[in-house]
Amino acid sequence: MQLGLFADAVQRIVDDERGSIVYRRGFLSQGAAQRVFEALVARVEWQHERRWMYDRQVDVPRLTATYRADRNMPPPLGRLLTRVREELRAPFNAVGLNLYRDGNDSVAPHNDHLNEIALGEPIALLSLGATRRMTIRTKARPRRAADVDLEPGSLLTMSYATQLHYDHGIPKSHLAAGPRMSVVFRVRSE
Ligand SMILES: O=C(O)CCC(=O)C(=O)O
Repeated sequence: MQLGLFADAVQRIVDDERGSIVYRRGFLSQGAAQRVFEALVARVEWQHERRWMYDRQVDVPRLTATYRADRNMPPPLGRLLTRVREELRAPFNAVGLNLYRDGNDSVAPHNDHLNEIALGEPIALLSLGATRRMTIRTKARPRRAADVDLEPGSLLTMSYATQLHYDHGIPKSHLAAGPRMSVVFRVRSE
């Protein structure tokens, strides 16, 4: 089943025995989203990682960074962390960032490693910069699929259970208008 694209401010994209995925448009205003995007582009220590793929090393097709709560976080991240904790009432203590420089940058379909996330806690994903499409697909039957255009200032929340049952990814895009960033809030178990 194709669940399609959405127009309302808060949409439940998935809400069943396999978990819940909620999309909140306008969590940050357009102006605030742009200011935070520019501050984080400039202040985050971006890494260009390489990973082993079979017998050779390949570039990770995006820039990344990770921070733990209260350890050298650039100021806008600390304020965002507080706001997202309050909004979702979850004790987020780690922030991962992805910077997609253009439409050639991507992340392959995957789920988050649940052994690194506190049991039952959600994952929240704030989007900044250009809009990019996220694909969400069940791993097993009955098949479900959703494509969500992640707009700047939006917050996508995925419950713990969805990481068992769904893969999510950001495919390459010919349409991407410019760089896009995701700020991913997690509750790390250690
Ligand atoms: O950039 C995104 O919206 C997705 C990021 C993601 O899936 C991840 O960091 O694991």
